[in-house]
Amino acid sequence: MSTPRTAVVTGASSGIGAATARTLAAEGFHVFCAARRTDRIEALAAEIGGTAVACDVTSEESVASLAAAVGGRLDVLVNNAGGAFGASPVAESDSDDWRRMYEVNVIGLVQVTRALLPALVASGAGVILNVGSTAGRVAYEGGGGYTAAKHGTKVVTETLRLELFDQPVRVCEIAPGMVRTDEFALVRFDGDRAKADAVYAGVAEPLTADDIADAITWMVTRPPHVNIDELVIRPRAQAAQHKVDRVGDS
Ligand code: 8X3
Repeated sequence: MSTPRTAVVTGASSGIGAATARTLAAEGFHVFCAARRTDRIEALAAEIGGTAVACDVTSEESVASLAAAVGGRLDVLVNNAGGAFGASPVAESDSDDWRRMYEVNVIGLVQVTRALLPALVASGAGVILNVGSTAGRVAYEGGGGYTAAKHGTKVVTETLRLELFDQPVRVCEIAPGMVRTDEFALVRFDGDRAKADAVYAGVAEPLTADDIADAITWMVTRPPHVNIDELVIRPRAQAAQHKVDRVGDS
């Protein structure tokens, strides 16, 4: 029997990460589900026949443990851990929120990539898939710290693709727009359910975590010579960041 292909998904405890772990497992991958919340990733790993690895991507020590658990060969890395904290105008924003966003969306992604790159190269056809955002393509009011961090995710992806051009590793980015998940907006607004719900108010069908997982799985399962550099994905109702079809709006 051949060895199953392997994948690491960071931020696998919920939302896009958990959905991606499920779709990759359904495609036959053995998935290492990495996140801080061990109860959630253990349940997920048991469900999909994967491996749970407790990991905080902002800690180099924790990332080294993840690399040790994965071993010498890895086919796919999905750098999904990330998030937005706060939505204040720049003039009123909190530097700690900015630091946390840069830590998780950029430095965490770099640390995980650095640690797992030798195993991806060793596979002979590795894929790094970074989960960016449409917030990495444009600016919007109140988004300063998050848009800056997600522009960082985009630029790190581009730099890696240049630096790894002669290595057997593809480097891809998916940039989702409005995706309704259990936690993204709630975390951004520090648990304020009314503010979180307002993000999606009147939008008939925001994207779901499953929509993004489906796209990610397609991207990482193309033949090894095909690199999907970037894929911007939005709900039909969101023509642009500020141009959203909401029921009740004229
Ligand atoms: C999430 C997209 O529009 O909330 O990454 O910035 S948005």
